[in-house]
Amino acid sequence: MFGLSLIILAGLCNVLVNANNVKRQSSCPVNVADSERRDCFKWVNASPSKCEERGCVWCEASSTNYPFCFYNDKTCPSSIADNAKVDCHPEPNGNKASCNAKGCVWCESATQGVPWCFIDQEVSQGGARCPVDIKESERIDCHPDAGANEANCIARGCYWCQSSTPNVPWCFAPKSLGYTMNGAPISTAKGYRVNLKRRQYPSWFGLEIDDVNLDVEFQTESRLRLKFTDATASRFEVPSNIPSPPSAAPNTLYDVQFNDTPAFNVKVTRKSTGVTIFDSSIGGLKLSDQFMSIGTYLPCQSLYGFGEHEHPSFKHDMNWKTYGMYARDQAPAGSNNLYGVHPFYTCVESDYNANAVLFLNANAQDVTLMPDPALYYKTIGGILDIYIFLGPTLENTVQQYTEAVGRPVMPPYWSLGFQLSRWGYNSIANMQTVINRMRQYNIPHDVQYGDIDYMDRRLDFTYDRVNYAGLPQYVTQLKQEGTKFIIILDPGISTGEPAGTYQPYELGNTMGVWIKDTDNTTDILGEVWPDDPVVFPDFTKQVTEDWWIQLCVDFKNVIDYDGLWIDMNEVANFQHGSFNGCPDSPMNNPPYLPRVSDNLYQKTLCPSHNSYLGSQYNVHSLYGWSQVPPTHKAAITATGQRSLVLTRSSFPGAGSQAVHWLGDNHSLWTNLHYSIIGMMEFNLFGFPYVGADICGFNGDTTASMCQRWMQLGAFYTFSRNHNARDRMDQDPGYFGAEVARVSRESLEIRYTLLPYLYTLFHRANLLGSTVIRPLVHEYTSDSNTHNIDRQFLWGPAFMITPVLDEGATSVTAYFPDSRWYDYYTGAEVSSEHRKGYTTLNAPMDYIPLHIRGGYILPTQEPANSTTFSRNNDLGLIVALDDFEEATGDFFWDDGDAIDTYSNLEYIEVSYSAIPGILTGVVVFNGYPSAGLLVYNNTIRILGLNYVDILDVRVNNQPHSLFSFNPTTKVLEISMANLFLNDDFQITWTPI
Ligand code: MIG
Repeated sequence: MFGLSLIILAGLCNVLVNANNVKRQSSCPVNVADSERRDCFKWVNASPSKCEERGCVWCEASSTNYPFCFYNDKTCPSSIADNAKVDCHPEPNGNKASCNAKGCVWCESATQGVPWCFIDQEVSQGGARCPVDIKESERIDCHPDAGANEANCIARGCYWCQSSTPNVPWCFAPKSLGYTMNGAPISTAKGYRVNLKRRQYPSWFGLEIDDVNLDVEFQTESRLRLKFTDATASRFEVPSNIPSPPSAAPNTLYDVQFNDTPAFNVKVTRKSTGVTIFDSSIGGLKLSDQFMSIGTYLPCQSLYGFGEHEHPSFKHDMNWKTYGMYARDQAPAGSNNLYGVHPFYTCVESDYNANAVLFLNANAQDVTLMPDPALYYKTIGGILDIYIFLGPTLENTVQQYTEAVGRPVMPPYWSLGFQLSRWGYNSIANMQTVINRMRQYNIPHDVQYGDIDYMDRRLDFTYDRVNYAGLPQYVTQLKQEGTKFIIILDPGISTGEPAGTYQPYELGNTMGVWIKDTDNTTDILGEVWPDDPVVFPDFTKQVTEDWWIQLCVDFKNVIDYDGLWIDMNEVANFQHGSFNGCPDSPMNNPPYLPRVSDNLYQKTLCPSHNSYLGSQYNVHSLYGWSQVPPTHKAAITATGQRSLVLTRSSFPGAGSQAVHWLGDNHSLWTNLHYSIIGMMEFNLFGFPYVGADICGFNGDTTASMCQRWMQLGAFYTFSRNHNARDRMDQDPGYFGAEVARVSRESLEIRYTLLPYLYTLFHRANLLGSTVIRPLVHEYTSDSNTHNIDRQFLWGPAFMITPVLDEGATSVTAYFPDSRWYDYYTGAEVSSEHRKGYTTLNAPMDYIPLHIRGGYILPTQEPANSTTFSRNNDLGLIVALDDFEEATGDFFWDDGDAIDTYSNLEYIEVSYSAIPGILTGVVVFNGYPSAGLLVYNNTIRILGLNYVDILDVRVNNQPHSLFSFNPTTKVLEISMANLFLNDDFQITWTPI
């Protein structure tokens, strides 16, 4: 005591004698001794003004060992503003001791509602502003909007702490920020309800939601829902088809735990392993009117998904990448938010189980991937509605996801053929020239497209009777020749045609189908391809469906189309918002703008504009999704068949009725690689039928790029060469004989394997499996496969290793742990490459393709369209595994009829091989025409490690038409003369 007083006096004297500080010394509080000063400014560049900004006192001390900027209070050791105090002791009966025991600061206040026990890391950590208990890798960004600085950060109740690591947020949230459980979780029929009260902390973006319900639904054994809603008001929710069973699943793969420290958090664990799948204790649970967020630690060693973007790799870089999601007419480039919204990821746990998560939300949103690994998800409206899928395999997660949002649509058989398109043939003559080139080179061609230039002045439901004179007759002719026709339709309907001449507009007016202004009355005008302003149909309205179906059905009588291509449905608008822009409002310019390009209205409508289902603010990204069901219905009604709807904009569930292409890519070599990543991602999203514009849309291609791209594109599930207007021709016949030959040969391999591909689509439709299958889906426990995105599989058994680089004539391939066979020769890949990388020769006219041991693939003799190939002879590729065994199956129907599976109008054959015996068993026989198909094409049996084969028997009869190649170890059996609808057995005996 005595010593302390002496020091105080010494300090005072010291200050008093300093003549230069006379002014400051008068304001220097005498009640805090130098040694009692608590540093209020730890950084080097302290100054009186910066000190004052922090509410502290600036006063030079007796020596520089003491802080000059310090807190002007002995009893309340914190400079945190009242409104920035985060309650550290929400439970009752707090006191200084219980508060300090939590590492928090006790500071009584006379103001109602201000917590007396709160977090001040600077004090509780002994003066450090950078809390040691939050790693850089797990920082939840407290200032995701631009312009973070120390003051506005601290005003949000967060920590400000610089980092030298790029992209690490300097302003981040305490883990205690969030909600507190109000009583114990209550059991409900579906699971649990937890009522949450918001903890006292400053608002980030206004209109905080204080009272929240978390409803936990144990929906199925493998699917769990966490739904956070405002307990006192209803908010926009995405209309969802996901079934919510009335009672909790009795047995689940998951457990759920609720905790209240450091703030309320929910943990989902996998029962079988104890691995935590979802864990919001990282912090970041915020619900306010225009900002909702949640963070989770991730158990992922590899994470995939989120869209739509052009990702540089399939496996995500978790190093602080932020991706915005908001439907936008935007050519892929960088991390731009593109046409569709898919807030869905899959995750491989460290022991190779897999889980997946959907954030079902349609508002503008973004996600930050964090290295911990963790993620921080943010959206600016709706609710936090989280679906967790437990797998345990990656394929299971996708199957469970599509079980929830809708199984992928079954495409018609013809749509597996090659397709040709371009924007800007500009005349029927040019279109015919190109088609004739296809015929001249005998390049398979199943589908021809008409882009907006087939229309009269780009008006929907018209055709250009001058430049495309005779188009209806030509389409009819093409169809007779075996080529289908797909037309494009844009949503924007022109308002500028003379009265009585343009039914789409007039009928729509009568029926009242247009998107409205805020007043719900005035039609919103925009600008798209027609010369005059357009209105936009509101597909969230029932009557719009009737209008659209009527127009599509009527137009079928003009042009006998087979499928519909719906473009520009983000919805795109060349005006920004409208001809008058958008009124400045919290909707149009929200306090937090997710990481999207420009703003919420550039190239589209204003968020304040109204659809029947809600404001564009809420439903903008649902435009394409809402256009899909009416278009699907229209296509089916008009054609009377399965048809095909190709949509640019998409949202979870749209894959059950439509397919997708990857948009306006570029004629650049990088885009070959990106197309594989995009296809793999859309296979996760429930769109197994997907592809990129072969040879590239924007920009001019080159012959060699186009040749390599035709080889790759022959193995897209959606195989279409498409091009922008004013770009050089790039159809496969354009570059002359060599490119044409390579294109034809690649496509002939595709056509040969179409029975296998079609069967995979049946599996996708029935079970939700992927078709373009990433290697990691088949070999998850081999971590080498986790980042493979330059090779891909068709289903489990066919591997494509394309050349993606300019000038390259070799390519690196990885062969996972199986027997693999060269598609061309049937020879086995040397076992020295098994589970290893190897370089394959790949001259310009060659694409490496391999068959996986253990599988049997049905094949068919190719033709220049599926119309003809469908009738050709069948064959089989039997690729034996280590035990000389293999299995496979074949689904077949008429390829066009709707719901053949549920109508039992199909045939299914199951194949199996064991040493010396191949059997085919018809497991379902509901398609009589199958009897017209014969296995008279080659049956190839790969991997018979014998010196020679002595004899072959077909259904126990000696069969002489076989050959065995002792070098490649391939047995080829021809003219087996077996019918598709008969069981069979083939045996062979080695020497
Ligand atoms: O603003 O219809 O993505 O495939 O060729 C361009 C013309 C409109 C964009 C599509 C593209 C199509 C083009 N469309």
